[in-house]
Amino acid sequence: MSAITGRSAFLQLLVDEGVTHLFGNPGTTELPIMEVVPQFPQLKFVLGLQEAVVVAMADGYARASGRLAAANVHVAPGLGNAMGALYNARFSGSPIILTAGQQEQGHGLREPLLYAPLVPVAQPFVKWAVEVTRVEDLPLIMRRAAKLALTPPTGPVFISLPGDILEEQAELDLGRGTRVDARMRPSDAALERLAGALLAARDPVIIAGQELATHDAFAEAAELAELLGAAVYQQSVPYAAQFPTAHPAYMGALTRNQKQVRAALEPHDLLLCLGADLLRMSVYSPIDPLPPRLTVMHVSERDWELGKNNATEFAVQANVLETLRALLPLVRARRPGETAARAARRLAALAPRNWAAQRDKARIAALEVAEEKPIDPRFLMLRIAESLPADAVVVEEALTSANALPQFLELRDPRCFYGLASGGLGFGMAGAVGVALAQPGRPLAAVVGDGSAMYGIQALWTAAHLKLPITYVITNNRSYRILKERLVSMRGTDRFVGMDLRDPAIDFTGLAQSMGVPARRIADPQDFAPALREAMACGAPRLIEVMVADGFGG
Ligand SMILES: Cc1ncc(C[n+]2csc(CCOP(=O)(O)OP(=O)(O)O)c2C)c(N)n1
Ligand SMILES: [Mg+2]
Repeated sequence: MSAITGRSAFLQLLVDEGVTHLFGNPGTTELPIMEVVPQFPQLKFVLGLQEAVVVAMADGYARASGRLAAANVHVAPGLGNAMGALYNARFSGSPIILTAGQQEQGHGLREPLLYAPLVPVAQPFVKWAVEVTRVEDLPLIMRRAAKLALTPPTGPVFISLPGDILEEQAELDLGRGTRVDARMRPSDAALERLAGALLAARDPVIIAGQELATHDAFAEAAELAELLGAAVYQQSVPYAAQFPTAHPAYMGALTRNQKQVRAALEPHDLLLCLGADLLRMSVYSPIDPLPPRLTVMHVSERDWELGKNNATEFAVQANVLETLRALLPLVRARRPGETAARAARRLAALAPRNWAAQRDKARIAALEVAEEKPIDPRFLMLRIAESLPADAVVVEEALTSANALPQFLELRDPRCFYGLASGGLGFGMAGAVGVALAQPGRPLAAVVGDGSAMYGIQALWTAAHLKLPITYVITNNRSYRILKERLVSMRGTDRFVGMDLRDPAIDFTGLAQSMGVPARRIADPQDFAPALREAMACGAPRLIEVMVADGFGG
């Protein structure tokens, strides 16, 4: 053992735990860390110009890589700024070690500028929040934090780093990290029960969730759907690629409209919820989205989600990929000819209504509005889907403008789509930076609403600074259109207060250029596809501001 400072031990421990990117926004309390960053070239420091952006970048990186990310923010105000993004990261289960510099112990007691206890602030949105009070504890705390963040249910953790801890020098044994192998397979009895029930069902339906993406289980889920002749819906909050959309069993996303969800599920007798949140809704409705006579079987590694809101006939805490690998041979072997024939008939019957069929109809409708100005967002989404290279990644936070995107955008692999997860705006602009860093070499389009863009606009600077191949498509409808629509439908009035972004108009092209991102504004629908292709091909950040209809005649 040799003497090491707390600041160097902190960075060394991050590197040891496999962290490659430290997203941050420094202040005086983080200067000890910034002093030693150059000594750790394995760790790339990524500057975000506001803490919400810092944590959203880390969130995007963690979501798109599945790897541990680190983010460092500045004392209480910085952590406060980051809380919305931390909420998002917790929602999507992103493994992030979030740290903040803290005033020296004892000095903090005197309540200097910028002081407030940090642990109680972070606590509600993390798996574990702790302040280091002795430098000797730093290795244990960091090792435990990394293990916790990466163990399912994965999620962010928080560590407060007082200045005296970073300054102190001690003989430290940095130890070794632990990874928990949580690829749990159901018991034989559970597999028997699942297989038996699925094969006995008259008309089974599957809800595909994000665990299918995180565990790379598309092929297995698709095979199960084929063997059962089961319709597959994407979960009600479809914020990742969760199933290959072009598969004949794929029916599209369940909405978050309780009545519609119930109607979609009503014809079925058995629901297999695979790695999904079971019918997570948004706006209140007295209608239960789950039909009363539907038998529910739920497989998830996140025990909190099992039986959370609905009585579940059979809940299995397990890894979806391992479950499918063990289940498929049973289902394959146990299908009498008659069951197989019924499954094949069900699958064939889905063809006129499946995602591909719906897309073809939606395409015709979108082409009918191809000439409209301001641009109709349905046509814009069609053009985006048709013009992107096949290996493109899409980040989406465009609210009403992107309503039609899931209808057109083919999701081919588990890491090709990242949408707004929790509903907390501010993921898209910055999340795209993290996604681009996580999947180098893949072109990326970030489709973001004008309102949403302003929650993370500083991310443009980081994208320009790092020369990331991100094309931002800002759908500018000069408003919070979704709130206007809801004011009309839910409150019966169109007297809009606080929902127009017009006076003055926001010049996204100018904003982007001011931060070093070349940009152009598109008002003619025919100009969009060539502009997108050019931007995507250039390998550098670009912004395209698209003037889309505001839905209220403007
Ligand atoms: C952090 C946060 N603040 C506010 C909201 C409320 N909100 C939901 S949608 C929305 C408007 C989004 O505007 P835009 O991105 O332009 O999409 P549009 O509604 O125009 O389609 C707002 C303000 C939110 N969800 N999250
Ligand atoms: Mg808008």
